[in-house]
Amino acid sequence: MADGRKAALACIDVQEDFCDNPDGALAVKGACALTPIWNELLSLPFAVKLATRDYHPRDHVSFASQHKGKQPFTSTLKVKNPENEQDVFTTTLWPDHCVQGTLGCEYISQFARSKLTHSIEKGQDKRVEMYSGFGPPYRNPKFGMTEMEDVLKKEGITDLFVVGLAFEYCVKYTAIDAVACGFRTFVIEDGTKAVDQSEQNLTAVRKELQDNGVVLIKLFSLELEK
Ligand code: VGL
Ligand code: ZN
Repeated sequence: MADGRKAALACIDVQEDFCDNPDGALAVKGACALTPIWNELLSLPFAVKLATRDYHPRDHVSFASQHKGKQPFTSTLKVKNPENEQDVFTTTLWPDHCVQGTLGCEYISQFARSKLTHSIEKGQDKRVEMYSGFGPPYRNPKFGMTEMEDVLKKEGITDLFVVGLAFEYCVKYTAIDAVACGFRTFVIEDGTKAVDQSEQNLTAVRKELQDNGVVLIKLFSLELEK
């Protein structure tokens, strides 16, 4: 950009298991149909074009199957901040998904991954849920950060545009962490889909993002709605 700013694109968890085809273990409604949008964004001159992958071991703590009597989507999981026991991150338990080495863990087949400059894996530590592409909840290095912040800073990135899956989980936590890292952060709303697409949830997520300094933008809707 002419004003000395440098922009990156982050495509979050655009993986087969989040795709709404019959094989998607954690299918997000409308996810597959976003692939042309991601691919179009990948053809723009972003200085860094990265994607993240949820990359779980078979026995990951976020899988309901690992907890006796727990049900995916309705049971919750508590993760304590090792630095502050009072600080508890409560989240949802999931069906098994994005297991390393399975097809579900691969990028969606039509996704233009050859255009990526960087591919980042996250969620490998079986003890901790990791939604953000940057690292664990509380940005606590004890659970292992990813290389995402280093990659962006090394390239001199100032602005980050975030798309992908899912809006209220990995996209949201990545965007909030990006602001904390000092990036001017945008979520391209029509490049993301939520697990819970109720208006009530979408409104709450938008507000949380805005309260944390994330800018929400729409790029494609007008054209698509013609
Ligand atoms: C995600 C649920 C579980 C995501 C990852 O990519 O948003 N959601 N793991
Ligand atoms: Zn996951």
